[in-house]
Amino acid sequence: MSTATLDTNALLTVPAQPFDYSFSLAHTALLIIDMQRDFIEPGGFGETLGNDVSLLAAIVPTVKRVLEAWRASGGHVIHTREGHAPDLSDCPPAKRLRGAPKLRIGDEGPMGRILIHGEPGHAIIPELAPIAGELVIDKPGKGAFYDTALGEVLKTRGITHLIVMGVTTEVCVQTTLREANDRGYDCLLVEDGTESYFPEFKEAALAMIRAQGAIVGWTAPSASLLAVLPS
Ligand code: TIU
Repeated sequence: MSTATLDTNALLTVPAQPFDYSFSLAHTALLIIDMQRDFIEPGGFGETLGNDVSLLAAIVPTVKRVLEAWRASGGHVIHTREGHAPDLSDCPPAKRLRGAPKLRIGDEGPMGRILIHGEPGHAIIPELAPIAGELVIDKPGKGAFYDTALGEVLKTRGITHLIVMGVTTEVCVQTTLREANDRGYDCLLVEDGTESYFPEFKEAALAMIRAQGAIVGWTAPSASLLAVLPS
């Protein structure tokens, strides 16, 4: 179909859990959470916390497939990155000092300083790099609304629905979904477009998000979303 004739206000309906999720391209953003080298590649923040990062790398082809289809349909795309200023002024000591990682936030690692703006590890992985017109939100917390302009940006663009992918399911993705839900957004989490270092936490997060009549949001496999996109 030619995008010249596409009605971006038309309602598209994805078979989802716990029930169908309807959205229009005009009022929906694809929100991709923290697909950064620091979480997905060896030597970054995720690995210093003691995690097996290969679990997260496995979803990259799926996230890329959805991103490319969404781009082709002309929808809004927003990426987020977790990270901190080089002087750590936006990193609470409680976050930096928590636990016993091999390297802490701000320490020098194989991909530069851990979780610091502008360092190689802070970058979104090349396969999913933002293109012109796509917004990148830098966030100091796990949630994408805390201490960022995301809320204002969504209001300005008239966005009411968020389709979410990224890592990790029960940390930055779930925190962001909960922040968005409290702000009135209808959120769909793409089940195979998100991953955790702990498979059982991913499954629990998906279940608790869609429980109680979509108390936090909806979930659906990428195939169900791809099937309704007009590209
Ligand atoms: N550790 C972990 O599972 N996640 C994070 O620290 N950040 C995000 O989820 N992006």
